Amino acid sequence: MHWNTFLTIPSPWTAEIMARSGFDSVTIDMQHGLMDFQGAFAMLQAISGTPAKAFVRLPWNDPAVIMHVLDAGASGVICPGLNTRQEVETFVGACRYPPLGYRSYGPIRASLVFGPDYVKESNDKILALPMIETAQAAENLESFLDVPGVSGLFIGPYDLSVSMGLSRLGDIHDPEIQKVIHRVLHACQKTNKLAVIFSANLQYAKELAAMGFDMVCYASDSTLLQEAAKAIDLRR
Ligand code: 3PY
Ligand code: MG
Repeated sequence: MHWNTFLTIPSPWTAEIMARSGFDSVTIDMQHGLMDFQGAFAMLQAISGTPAKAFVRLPWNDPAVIMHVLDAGASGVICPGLNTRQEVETFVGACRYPPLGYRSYGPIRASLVFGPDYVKESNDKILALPMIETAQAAENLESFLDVPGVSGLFIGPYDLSVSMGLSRLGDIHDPEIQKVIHRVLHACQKTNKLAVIFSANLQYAKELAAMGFDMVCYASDSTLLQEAAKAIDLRR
């Protein structure tokens, strides 16, 4: 089991702190986090000196951004908001060099970080994880797994509950979310792909790890910082 956390604070320093805190990897969140490309690039550099791998959650399914963050040295990318197999083909194709995909040559930092065989090895080593976070994606999830070069599936329980019109936001115990969880676990096990999920709740995160997810992304730098600050009882 692989533990990850999300980085939303646009700072190489907080990125380094989080990457030295015991997580197997960290995800620079360019969708809801506060960093632009230059901010993410500096964070990738800071994480390089730590034991943790650096993934990037993309702002959206944009091949230009995908290739840019991979060339900058991300070990994997997570794509939000996908609905159809065709959109997943666009996403995964941008992560893979031909013949698997259509990624353009130019690993300016990636070949420095991962070595001279990067282009040969990256199709196998770099993670490409489409998110399942809409009702439509949930319907189609099995079809995403035979897109050439896809590494697995990443459930976003918050958007999924919004998209499905559920009353409890991000609640993994909701029966509708449970159905998606079981289908993702089953489909990924059957195809030998990674099952990944996010949880802002530690008890839920541990439950998900016990259920058989390969990677659980627990909380973020912002929420953990705020929780630690709030836990100080200043009035006693
Ligand atoms: C969601 O739950 O919607 C997410 O994007 C979590 O990362
Ligand atoms: Mg989401």
